[in-house]
Amino acid sequence: MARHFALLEAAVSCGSPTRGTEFAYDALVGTGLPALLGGAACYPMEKLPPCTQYPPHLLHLDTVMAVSRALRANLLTALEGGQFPVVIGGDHSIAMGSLAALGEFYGAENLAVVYIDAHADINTEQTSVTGCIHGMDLAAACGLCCDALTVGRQKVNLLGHNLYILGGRSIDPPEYGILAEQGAHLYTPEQLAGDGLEGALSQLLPALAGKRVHISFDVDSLDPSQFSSTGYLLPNGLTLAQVRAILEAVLGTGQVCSFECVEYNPSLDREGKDLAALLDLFRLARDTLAGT
Ligand SMILES: [Mn+2]
Repeated sequence: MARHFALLEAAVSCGSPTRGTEFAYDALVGTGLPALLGGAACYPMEKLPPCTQYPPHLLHLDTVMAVSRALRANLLTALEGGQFPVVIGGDHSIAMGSLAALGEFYGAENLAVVYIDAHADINTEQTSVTGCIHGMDLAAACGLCCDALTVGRQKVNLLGHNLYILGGRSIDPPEYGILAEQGAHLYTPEQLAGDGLEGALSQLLPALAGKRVHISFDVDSLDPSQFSSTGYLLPNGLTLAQVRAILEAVLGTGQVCSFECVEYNPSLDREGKDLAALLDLFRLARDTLAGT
């Protein structure tokens, strides 16, 4: 099936403790991602300065929400135009915007999320120790947070039992409870090692049947020895080969309706090695989707 891709910028880093991810879209566009995606329609975004007034447990709230709201609107435009969205963050708070659009467009009950990340990002503003909103996006999408973290028309855009976190290895104690209550599925890198990946995919793929699937790929899922241009360097991560295998398997189902990549910081990528690795993954995604 011929797909028309939409490439959407989600320029925010103040949902996280470090700056720089708001330039990931520029780096990827500058290196030819729109052409790689067959002449993708581009949806750039204004880069807002981090707001200086906010509640103590919701850092830079207004800026973070403005970006997610703008992303939701652009994503709905892309979906209504029949385009396949590829979202470039930004920190992971932008998943609130993606999931608001996807949950509204497809209906929360029809949406599954494959979340490739070192973190679970399912703290609420009550359980978060840092107040960084990039650790709350899944809780917000599941409707567990305060109204200030509601992006669009509806509060619940994802049902926890349709959430699959792959590569999670830095999870806060309260998050384990939330994951269990929500019925979400967690696969640690340890569980995905060796034959574990094949076993996990043999559970995951049938569970996705009948759903529209959003892939949210945080580069911090990768082991720092393979990819290091990001804010958190956590050992014992996934290999690029494992991420390729996951993407190939999930995209190969033909059910994937959107893809996002977050937390890449080009200012840490002095030689462009990680940019090249990302372009390889986008090439793989394009080619795999073309076969479905
Ligand atoms: Mn994340």
